[in-house]
Amino acid sequence: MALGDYEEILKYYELHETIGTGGFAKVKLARHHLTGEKVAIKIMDKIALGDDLPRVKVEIDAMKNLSHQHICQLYHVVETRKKIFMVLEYCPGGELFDYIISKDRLSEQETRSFFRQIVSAMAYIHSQGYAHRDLKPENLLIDGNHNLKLIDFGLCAKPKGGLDYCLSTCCGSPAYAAPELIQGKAYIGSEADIWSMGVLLYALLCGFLPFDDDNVMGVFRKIMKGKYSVPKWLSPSSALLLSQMLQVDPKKRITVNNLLSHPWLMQGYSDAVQWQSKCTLAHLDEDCVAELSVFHQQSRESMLELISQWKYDQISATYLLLHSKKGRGKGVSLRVPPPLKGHGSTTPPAALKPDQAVTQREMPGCSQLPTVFGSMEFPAASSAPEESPPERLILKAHKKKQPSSHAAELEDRELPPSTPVTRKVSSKQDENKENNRTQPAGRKRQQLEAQVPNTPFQRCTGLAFLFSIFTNDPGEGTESLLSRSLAVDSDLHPAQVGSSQRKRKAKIFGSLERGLDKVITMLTPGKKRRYTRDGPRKLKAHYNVTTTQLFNPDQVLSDIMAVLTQKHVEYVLSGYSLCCQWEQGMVSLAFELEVCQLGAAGALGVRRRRLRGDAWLYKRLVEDILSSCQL
Ligand code: 6BB
Repeated sequence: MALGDYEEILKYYELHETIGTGGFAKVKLARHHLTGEKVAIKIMDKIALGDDLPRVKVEIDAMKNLSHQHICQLYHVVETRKKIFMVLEYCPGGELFDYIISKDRLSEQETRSFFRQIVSAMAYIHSQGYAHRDLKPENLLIDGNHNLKLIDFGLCAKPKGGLDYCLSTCCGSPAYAAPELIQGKAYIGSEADIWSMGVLLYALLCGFLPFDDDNVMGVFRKIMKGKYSVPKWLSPSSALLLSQMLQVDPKKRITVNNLLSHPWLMQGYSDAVQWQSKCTLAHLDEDCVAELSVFHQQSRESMLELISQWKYDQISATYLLLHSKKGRGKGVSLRVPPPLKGHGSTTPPAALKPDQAVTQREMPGCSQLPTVFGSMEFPAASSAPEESPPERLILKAHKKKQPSSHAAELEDRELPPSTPVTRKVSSKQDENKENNRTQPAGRKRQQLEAQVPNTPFQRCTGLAFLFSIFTNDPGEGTESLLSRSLAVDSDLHPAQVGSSQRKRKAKIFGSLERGLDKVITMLTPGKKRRYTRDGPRKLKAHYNVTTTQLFNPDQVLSDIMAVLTQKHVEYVLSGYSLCCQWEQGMVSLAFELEVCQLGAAGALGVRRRRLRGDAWLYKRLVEDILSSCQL
């Protein structure tokens, strides 16, 4: 039944790993069959969303209206009975947040280059009557050309009377929230965005937040006062710009118009920031239209008309991805989707139900269009299955005991069916039972059931919630260091906190869905390799990788696991990858640590990746873990 929810998206895309989860959405990497281009797919569950469904519609509408060189491009929206899939631009550089923390802080020059792009995107958004309202380095991704792309328009607003009209919803992340917003006053969206941009600029130049405290109450107090420290490395011109942006009185705050040619932004540049969109969809690329016309045996005119409808369907996606491919100097050619039969197929549901197999000529969204193979690329046939055919995989997966939702959450990984992984779980409740120090070496292949306690998965969500705990604040100095840092999971919006009934429902469905999701991903060729190796993966040095002086991967893994246990971090081990979860009270974090090999010399590294939870809290925890290891 639920496989049917994925059936539609699998017609067009090959799904790969999950790179983020938060609230009722998860983000998966994927590849578009026809163009071979990589994409990111945001997957939302309609049942779990419940009353918050309109928020997704707001995001989709905004992204359809906004097309800009520094805004993540929406390619395709697929809606099924239970799911909404948003197919988005692929940004392999990951979050700006991780980039900042990997370098401690950025130079003024690099900050300027990034900040000009942020100003460009925000000026454009404001010119279109929108306010973003959740600007933070986690919502800026780095693309393949090291340019920024703004994501997450779920909290954006377009006041009916224009952007000068007041808004009243308090949203976004506390650390980036403008004073007028946290006071619950009516506010102007663009003015609040400028404040957040000031906080962001500070984080880029300093590597930490201007208004931070051990508890949220303290953060709010500092924001309201507008007092922050000016580290000695800040140039006078940087300090001046920050002071113009971080004005408590919104009327005294600099405007986006004044930022465009601000002396600080102009240093080393001859032109003011160009904010107009370079991605106008009005003019269509002739080569891309021609390729689509040949592919679908349509006249150029009718193809032009079909593309111009911008329905964010398979036609829009194919055109936009072809155009992006051309922009990277690649050939403008469409290819035949991989074969549908057997394990090499990227359409598991079709493989499951051969009678319903989707053929090239039946591609939805193109159903009215015939297909020829004129100028198409014929890729090498997909590699033959190494293991069992998909049908068997499904059976195996169904037989497996359903893990608790907690375990399933941790376990949204791609597990090849014939390569059971060693899974060890450390939990604060049950430390002795699961001795995590046992033989990481040798990693005998055993199928274990994860003994993850079914702990409640409550999450504190956004500013509205914080207001409600404002009065119940435990006071300073009563909690541990980590729990006293930002006590909020900033991935969620207040509106995402549903009734307990809905949350329970979401949890049950979530658990089943995740199991199924795993099955779907298991069927995707290419993902098997990761876990069939005996040693750690070879990775290039990347800013998300901490280098070590060590050469024994099992020793590094043991060391990390010992520290995780000591710090009450739960984990699931799979190969040399540790999927970690930490929670304290209402706050939870999920992240991955992987021992990897760097280059031929054999030196080891530890790759880290945040999956869910507040970015700054994650930074502190992972820094604490890695500095406690004997790396
Ligand atoms: C997106 C993306 C686009 O990701 C967890 C949340 C686009 C992500 C990406 C990447 C790393 C490598 C390759 C691709 C639109 N909305 C959300 C998106 C959210 C995740 C970012 C990473 N942290 N490309 N990528 F991030």
